[in-house]
Amino acid sequence: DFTPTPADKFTFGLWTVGNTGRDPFGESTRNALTAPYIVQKLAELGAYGVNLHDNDLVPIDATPSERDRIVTEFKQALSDHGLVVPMATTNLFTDPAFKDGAFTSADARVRAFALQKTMHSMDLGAELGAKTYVFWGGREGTEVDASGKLLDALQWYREGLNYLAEYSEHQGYGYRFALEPKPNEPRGDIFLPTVGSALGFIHTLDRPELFGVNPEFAHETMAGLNFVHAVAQAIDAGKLYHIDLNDQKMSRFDQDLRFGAENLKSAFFLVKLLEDSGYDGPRHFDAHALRTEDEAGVWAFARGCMRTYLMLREKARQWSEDAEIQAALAAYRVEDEELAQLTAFSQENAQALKNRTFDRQALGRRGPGLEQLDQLTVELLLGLR
Ligand code: 3MF
Ligand code: MG
Ligand code: MG
Ligand code: MG
Repeated sequence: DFTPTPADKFTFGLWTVGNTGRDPFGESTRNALTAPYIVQKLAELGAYGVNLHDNDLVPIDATPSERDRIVTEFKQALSDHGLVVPMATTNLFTDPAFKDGAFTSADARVRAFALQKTMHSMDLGAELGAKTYVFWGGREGTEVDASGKLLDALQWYREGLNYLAEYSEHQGYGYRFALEPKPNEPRGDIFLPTVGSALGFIHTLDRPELFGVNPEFAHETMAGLNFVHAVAQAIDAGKLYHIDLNDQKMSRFDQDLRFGAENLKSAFFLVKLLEDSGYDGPRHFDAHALRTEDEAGVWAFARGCMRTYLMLREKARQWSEDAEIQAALAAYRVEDEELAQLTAFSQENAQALKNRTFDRQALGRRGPGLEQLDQLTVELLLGLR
């Protein structure tokens, strides 16, 4: 009946259901919720875990004893309600110190402070049991490139990530790091704007095996890109270490809509891809309730994210068992034994392939049946199959 259980591995950030509706033009529309209360409510709804930035839980100016009291209370709530913390991350974007970048600031003092803050936050995550550490470089970017720092910034970014990977290994934390690309907002242009750019950058790091990506539906969509394709590329590279699920209208401001709220068909192909590929990490929702909503709306939002995922998972199962869809899919693919030989490279096969004749007109005339296949998919999604 699409009621989630911890086995479904749904997670939310403290900052997601805790979002109070503040935006650049208006004040909060909801009261803040305490972390232990969020843990209790998410557990009641059937979530598996909760993720956090350091300052979602511990205020940036907390004393060591305040920090310890807050963390103790939070751990008690986790154990009372059976929730885990699979992922942790650092807030390197709210404080004015980071206004022109954290790891990529042109001010070496800011860069060192960013490392210090991240190490403390990694300590916190490790204490809470997190195994994945996310880097979203919200302020790593520019509005004007008169700074002339583009190449330096990438080098500083690399040095920062290398340093933190060393720290993690040295401490025995065993983190896997996930870079989260976003094209813009809050900076005019953010470095490593897409999944593809992050994948490329990872191979320039000292320990690339420790780094993967944390793609977000809204982020690729804001750039006008196809999120499902980006996730497929991450899976193909063995780099899907985490995922941020939400929704977004293309090329608008960052909306963080409820999963499936806007691009239901893409959400279906995404769920199908995740399930078919055997992705076994958390299904993390990085989204928030509409600013119009009260607390009841927040829990309707959270329940909705999980229910929609489960309904689409069920649809994916039906899709793979639908005889007509499977026949259309089988007809779409054409194999040829003789050509399979010739396209395995050897000098002789290459010569034979060059001499082979193809009926180019016939190849161009063939209708692959995609209209019918897609329509069958739509009808299945609408519950009419
Ligand atoms: C912003 C984001 C971030 C990251 C988070 C790390 C505040 O658009 O998506 O959420 O996800 O900092 O997970
Ligand atoms: Mg986001
Ligand atoms: Mg956001
Ligand atoms: Mg995110």
